[in-house]
Amino acid sequence: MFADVKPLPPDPILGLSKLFVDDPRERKIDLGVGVFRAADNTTPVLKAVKIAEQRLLERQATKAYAPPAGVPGFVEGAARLVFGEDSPVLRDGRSAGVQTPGGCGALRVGAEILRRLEAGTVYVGAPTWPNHAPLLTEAGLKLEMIPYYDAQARAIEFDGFIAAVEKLGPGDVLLVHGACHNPTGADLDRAQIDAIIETADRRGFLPFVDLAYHGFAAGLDDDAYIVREMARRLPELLVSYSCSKNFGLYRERTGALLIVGETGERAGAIQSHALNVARGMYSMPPAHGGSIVAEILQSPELEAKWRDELAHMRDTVKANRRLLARTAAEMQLGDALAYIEGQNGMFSLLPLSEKQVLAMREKHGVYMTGNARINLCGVNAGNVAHLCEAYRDVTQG
Ligand code: PLP
Ligand code: TYF
Repeated sequence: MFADVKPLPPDPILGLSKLFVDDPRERKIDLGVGVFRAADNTTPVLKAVKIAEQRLLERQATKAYAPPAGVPGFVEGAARLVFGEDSPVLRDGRSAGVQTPGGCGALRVGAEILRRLEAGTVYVGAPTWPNHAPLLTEAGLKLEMIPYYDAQARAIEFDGFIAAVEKLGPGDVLLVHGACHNPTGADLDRAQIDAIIETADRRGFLPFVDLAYHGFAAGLDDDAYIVREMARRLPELLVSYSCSKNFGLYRERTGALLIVGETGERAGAIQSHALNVARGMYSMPPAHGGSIVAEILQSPELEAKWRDELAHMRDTVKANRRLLARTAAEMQLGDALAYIEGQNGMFSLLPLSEKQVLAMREKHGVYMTGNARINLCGVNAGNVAHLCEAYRDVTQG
């Protein structure tokens, strides 16, 4: 059965890490995979996480299965972060959720539910995170791209986006990035979000919000605006939530699918499908990451510590954006990279062709994904001049 199977290429984003590690040059820059990195290029375990882990280790009396919906306190904690402390949705009991293996797991479980509900097509703005396609289409959904970001203009093309959204109807799904758009860094403003919600209300399609960088744009409350407004103004909503970035739990595979229904009963019915879908794939989520998050969110002292650390990560990425934009200007690149300072999260797209991206890598040891997406966490005071020189060389040289 295996004899004629041709091997497939690796994940286009994760595959970059190996190329970078194998590059013997000393002056190389990794702007690839989306993980946070501090100024010294490490991705440390957060202190709040370490303390929570120590407490869990001391207390843990069993490795027996966690409940299929996740470890106690995790979904409740995530829902409080996302919907807000005094959320009407939580007060009215209109939400439910399940812990999933990362945001990827939440997207896949959500997609499987949507297929069972015979959803029409899922629409998403282009460009989007490349994993959206396999996560949704391998569950049997149809995915269609609509305009979102104009790379030449370095701006959201909202007229084209909302015109496409205007055509959706009941049974259709709109997948939107919650905050810190991957790969563009270009987020919708509040007026644009309000216009989408007004359209969803009128046209009756279901929004599915992918929130993977909660707290990295402006803060936990600001970044949740889209989810909170949708939950308040619309009858139904799905949210895929990831704790990979904001809790730094990447490898622990920690996330949640959050469900808002018109009533608690309806949300509960969808939750029962989420559990049933999970049973057909992995039965129950890994417990460790969820236990850490629950431990942090159940302790005011640990939560305060975590919020500080998250703010520090957010400030670091913002400072890196400023550093790159300003160094480019100082190095006579004009305002070619000025837009980067005003964008959100870890990523921005550089205005480079695939050939230029390859030249950045081969000639200068600067690694980014093929669509010229850079992770701003990889930019620092020690390498920004090299990055700008390389950019000048491939664009002007
Ligand atoms: N959605 C987007 C846009 C992402 O960039 C990511 C990756 O980090 C995820 C979802 C899911 O991440 P994870 O499965 O690691 O929680
Ligand atoms: O876009 C990124 O770099 C992150 C990390 O299959 C990631 O979202 C990349 C590829 C992948 C899973 C996560």
